[in-house]
Amino acid sequence: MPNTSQELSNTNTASCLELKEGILYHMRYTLALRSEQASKRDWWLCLSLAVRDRIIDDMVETQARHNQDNVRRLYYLSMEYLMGRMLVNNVHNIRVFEQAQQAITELGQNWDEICDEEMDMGLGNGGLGRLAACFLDSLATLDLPAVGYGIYYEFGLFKQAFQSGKQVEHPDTWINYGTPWELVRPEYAQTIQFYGRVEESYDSYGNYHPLWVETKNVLGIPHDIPVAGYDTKTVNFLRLWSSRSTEDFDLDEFNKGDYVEAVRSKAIGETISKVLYPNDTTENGKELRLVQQYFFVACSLADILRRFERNNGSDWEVLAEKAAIQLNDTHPAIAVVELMRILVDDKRLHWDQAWSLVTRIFAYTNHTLLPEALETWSVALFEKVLPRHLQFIYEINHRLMDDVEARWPGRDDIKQALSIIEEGHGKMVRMAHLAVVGSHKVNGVAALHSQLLKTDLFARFDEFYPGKFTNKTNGITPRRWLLNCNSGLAQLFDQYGIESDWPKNLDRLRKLENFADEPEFQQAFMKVKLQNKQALTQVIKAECGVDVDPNAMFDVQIKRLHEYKRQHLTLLNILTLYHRLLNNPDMDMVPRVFIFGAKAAPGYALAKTIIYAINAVAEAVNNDVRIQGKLKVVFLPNYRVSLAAKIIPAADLSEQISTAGKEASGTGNMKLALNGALTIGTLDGANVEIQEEVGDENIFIFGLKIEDVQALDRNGYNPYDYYYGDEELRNALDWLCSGYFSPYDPHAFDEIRRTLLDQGDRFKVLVDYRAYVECQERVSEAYRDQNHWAKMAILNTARMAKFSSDRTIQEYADEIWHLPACPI
Ligand code: B1H
Repeated sequence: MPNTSQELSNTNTASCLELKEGILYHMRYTLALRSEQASKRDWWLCLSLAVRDRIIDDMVETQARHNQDNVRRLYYLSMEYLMGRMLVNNVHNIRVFEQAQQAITELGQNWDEICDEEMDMGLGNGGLGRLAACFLDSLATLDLPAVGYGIYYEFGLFKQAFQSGKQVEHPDTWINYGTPWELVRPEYAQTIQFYGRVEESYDSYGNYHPLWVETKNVLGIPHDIPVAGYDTKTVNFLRLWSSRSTEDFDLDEFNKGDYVEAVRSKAIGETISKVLYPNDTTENGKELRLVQQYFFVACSLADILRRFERNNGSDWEVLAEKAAIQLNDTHPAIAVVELMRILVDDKRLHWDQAWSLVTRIFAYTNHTLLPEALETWSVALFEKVLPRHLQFIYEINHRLMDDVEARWPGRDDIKQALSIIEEGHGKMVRMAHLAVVGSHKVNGVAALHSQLLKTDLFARFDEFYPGKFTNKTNGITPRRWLLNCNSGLAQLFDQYGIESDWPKNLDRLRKLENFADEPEFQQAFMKVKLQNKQALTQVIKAECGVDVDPNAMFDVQIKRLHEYKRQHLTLLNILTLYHRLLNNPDMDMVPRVFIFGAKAAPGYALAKTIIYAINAVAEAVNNDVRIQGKLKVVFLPNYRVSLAAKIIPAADLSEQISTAGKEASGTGNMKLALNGALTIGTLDGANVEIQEEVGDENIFIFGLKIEDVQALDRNGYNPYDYYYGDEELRNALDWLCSGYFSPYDPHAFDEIRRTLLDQGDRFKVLVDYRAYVECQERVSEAYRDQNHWAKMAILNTARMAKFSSDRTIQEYADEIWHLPACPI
């Protein structure tokens, strides 16, 4: 261990040299290239491989320790992981950032350009997938033994482009050149069954023992992505399954001599992990999606039990001591049934022992209250794809109904409300009910959301299972979302004596409160912000061809495009400001740049229309000389993790304006506030807790509260009252739909108007319009006083400790998983 700074710098030099050697080794022996021939991508690849080698050393050691000690592990099951880029994060986490930068520079390359070569690993839609990625970072950083399980999608979330302002989707070909961050492990492949039928049969002792026969089988191949903790030796891994045909999949056809049919059905096996479904918070009942869910769940459980049996033989009672499984929403909820099936059908445990194990092992996180996002599958589809599992679901439900009868005799209404099977035109399996019944804890992702789970969505379940429902407010990793993306701010912390361990002890930043009133520090803080804005200005120029002034206020709204997130409310405000400026071109206004980033689900027509509308208005605004550049609107295409890392450090204002009660938590809100953006927001999701932390005077809150929304829903309201009652609102909406912004397509935006006026304005955009516009005026006034603005921004950064995902994960570990750390 080095202890003087001279020794430290010697080890740095040593490891810079080692890294250089590693890079050149891979240039020759992995790529078989001479340096002179190498492209930027080759340099990126070789640096990544050199870094990976070091991570693998620690990974081997970590896994050996976990196995020797037969530790309790957390298994995180998620359909989505939005990992983004790995290189920069990994060099920071293993603490070789300076050395890697120096090595690349000495090899004659430009660091930023090399890092920009990496494709994002975009195997997720939005907040839910990014949360899973932040959690993996915190689990490793806290030395918690954990494995993430998911799907190795060949195509991640689509790449977004704009054609004449409209979203078009292109396939995300991230894997085309392969990725240095994976270790393929064919020796741990699993064979999974689907379809077929259940044969009633009896074993040799005469016990009923149904068999699942005539199934189609596929292979799951693990691809392991090492996950290195920050400043620790622990390296966990993310195991992603890709599907391959088994030989027996098509053997029949092959033997019949139908070669082409055999190859075709082989292709079906490879379809399963082909593509990520691009829906965020909306479910759609496609067979392939159910197949994907079962595929990765079955592979993962088989892998978990293989590991368990290797260490514990068939001592099944110990299973609940060795494994905790967290369900990231209901997408992997079939795991509850699959584990029952394995324990009862394959391992021959009695139902009660199996069920007791299952309900000690599983816990479930709910991420949304939106009814359209609650997964249900038709019984008919279930019967076709997973006939044996359907029988288990019926048995689980039968026992549940008996317990409900015992608790509330004769109350068929309560039985109906709690049943896993929804009776209606066609019977449906409610995955959320399955997840609640099969878990010992169910959590929401912010205090308000968790409260609503107990009072609304799962009110009866909360009575039935007291203590099962809890809250775990989301968090974000300060490594990626400050240390990696905002080096200017990180350096400022150094200069002002913030302890250097702040990336794993975020409350160290509280010390910044002491400097919040000092003009010198305020100016230094704002200087970093300005530099970040200058950098983003370049990105905006390159991506949108628009010149923006880095001294203007950067007003940022980055998230999936959804009506409940209300990007169209921002659009109405933009139209209002534009209208005011045209009426009064010399109006004294704080210059603003509205910056959007958002993908719309390809099948979500209205969301796509809103993108088109924002781009159309942007086109008019940005080219209108009359407004003297006081207003600019840019929509950055292809919003993704690596783009977020460039936008967030440059934001002045963070838009978090969902209808109260609809955004379960939000996590972008936390990233922006951590980087010194002030929030304009509703009292929704984690905004409520952000306000508690930063103080009322350091956040801009407006609009309907949850009680107001509920009252409007109870009593009904007429959007036309708001439309006719507010001239500026009427002007904005009429103008949008006048054809002015889309002369060749005059009715392009009619659907926005129809939803807001004739279809009831489900998300209360018109109700909140006036409060929002007025709140934005307060924001502008506040921005005029730059010193005071700086103070508020500093206090936001200083007070974000609660929103470190380390805090979130420690709460899960203590209160749900009961998972001890295992330092290596
Ligand atoms: C969130 C989803 C989601 N909630 C279905 N629900 C999906 C639902 O592909 N699907 O079918 C995909 C995603 N995602 C988000 O989770 C919430 O909207 C955010 O408020 C929250 O911060 C995030 C993480 O908890």
